[in-house]
Amino acid sequence: MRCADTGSYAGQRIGSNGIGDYRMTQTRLVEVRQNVLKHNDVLARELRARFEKAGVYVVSFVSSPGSGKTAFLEKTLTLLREKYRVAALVGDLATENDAARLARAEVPVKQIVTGTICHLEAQMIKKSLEDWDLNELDCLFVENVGNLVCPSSYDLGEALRVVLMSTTEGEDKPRKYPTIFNTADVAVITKMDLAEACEFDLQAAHASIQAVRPRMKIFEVSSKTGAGMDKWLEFLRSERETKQLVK
Ligand SMILES: Nc1nc2c(ncn2[C@@H]2O[C@H](COP(=O)(O)OP(=O)(O)OP(=O)(O)O)[C@@H](O)[C@H]2O)c(=O)[nH]1
Ligand SMILES: [Mg+2]
Repeated sequence: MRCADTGSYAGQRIGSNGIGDYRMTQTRLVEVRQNVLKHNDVLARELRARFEKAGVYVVSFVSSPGSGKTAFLEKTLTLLREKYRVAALVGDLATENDAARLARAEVPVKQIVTGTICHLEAQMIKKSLEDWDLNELDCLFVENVGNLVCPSSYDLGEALRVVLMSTTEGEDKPRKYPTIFNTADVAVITKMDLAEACEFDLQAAHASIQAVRPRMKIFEVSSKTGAGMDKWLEFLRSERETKQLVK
């Protein structure tokens, strides 16, 4: 659900006449939320079918702000572009900063500016793709808005959802935000070059992920040094082949 809506909801509560009004407002908000999510699911299903038909492997990244999504994506795009036709969409509330960074990989990139909305929705992906020919792509990457809560409810039609957590955030994010880990397919621990300096407990981080998502595949990478990128790229290649998207 949109964070901005929650804000106006708080305003309504202050001005309401009593508990009855409050309950009614709550019921209507739940209905609106269900409709928005249903509409998103329908669009996401359509997108997924389009991606499959065009043979585009779509991967999305979710994490808290600053976990290293853009740095990891820039590295991934740069390493993949020799062999694959890749492109990226990136969502932020404001600025085109991340698109400018990703454009350094010299692949097609588009920024989605969401304004007050704290996540990407299928409709935004659909709109951003209007002037791109999907048949000319092998892989499309989508960086979601930095947020560990809202993006978990919105299917974007992706084939693979990747949740990132960095060594600078502590080990317990999965236990605190289980839903986002439960709606992702694989986890990536980023900024491994900073692990020692932050006294990051890698074993505890793995245990934390496995506690909410047993047997979840976990990659450990550093976008700064390139450590761990080989395993990650090998996984992407094999997943793409498994999904029989090889043209
Ligand atoms: N040392 C080190 N720094 C990193 C690494 N990855 C990212 N950073 C730094 O961490 C900061 C945040 O990285 P971003 O890639 O912008 O993170 P993000 O998740 O895209 O952030 P938002 O889009 O704002 O949510 C930047 O200063 C990066 O240079 C890494 O592997 N090692
Ligand atoms: Mg970013």
